[in-house]
Amino acid sequence: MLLSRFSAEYYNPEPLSNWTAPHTYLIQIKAFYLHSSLNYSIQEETAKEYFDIDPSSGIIRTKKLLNIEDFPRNVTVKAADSQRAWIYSEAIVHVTVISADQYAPVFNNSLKKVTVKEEQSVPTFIAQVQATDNDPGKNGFLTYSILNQNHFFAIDATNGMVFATTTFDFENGTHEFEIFISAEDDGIPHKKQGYVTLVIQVLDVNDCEPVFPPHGDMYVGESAPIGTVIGQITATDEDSGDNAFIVYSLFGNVNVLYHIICVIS
Ligand SMILES: [Ca+2]
Ligand SMILES: [Ca+2]
Ligand SMILES: [Ca+2]
Repeated sequence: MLLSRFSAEYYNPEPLSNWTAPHTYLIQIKAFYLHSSLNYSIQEETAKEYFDIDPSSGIIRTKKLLNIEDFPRNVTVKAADSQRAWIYSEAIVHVTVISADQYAPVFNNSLKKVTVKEEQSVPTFIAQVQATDNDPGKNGFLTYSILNQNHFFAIDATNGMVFATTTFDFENGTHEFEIFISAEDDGIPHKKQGYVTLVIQVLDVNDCEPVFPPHGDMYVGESAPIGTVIGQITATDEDSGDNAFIVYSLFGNVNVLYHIICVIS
């Protein structure tokens, strides 16, 4: 008999995940019936293994972890007159279960240090960062991005390869950059992230020549003894370290005026 009426005869609740904890709320079934109180029950024995229904409120909860192979499935709910069980109505609850994201992406190290030379043409490959995710499918499909985005670096979202998008100048620019990179899965129902910090050190190359400051003529008396210092002239080189190490030597007719060659580092 169909004397009671459900508020909907076909229920389609939000999907559950295969990691849904037991006793999780699924949906509340309501039938309208004025003559007496109602008694709700689940009909299929196999559905009863997974779900409990509160006989008076119609609230359905899970009983145990849901095996994804057993879903989707229709669960039949019966609302019967609590006094006269032959007066009842039935509704269908369509239950779907999705494979849920369990693991977050993980990088081998939380910090990675790399170097890049100045004066490189762009885009310059810097490093490749890679995370692993133990979930299959979408739950383990990773997308990489730079969180503190700037115009110096770019990352390939699919493989984690980092490139410099600008040419660095060691002499006039920053020597070290720090970028924060995330790997995000395409998880259901929620995406998970892992993080790595990439420290990029800019290395000097020998791109600057030694430069002498403007200087005037030097004079020495014609009878000055050998070994007389007639002046000093110092060049500068904007590079660093060995790239700025200067060796001085004389050109031209050095036999006429022989000088000590000074080596200044
Ligand atoms: Ca995952
Ligand atoms: Ca130099
Ligand atoms: Ca340089």
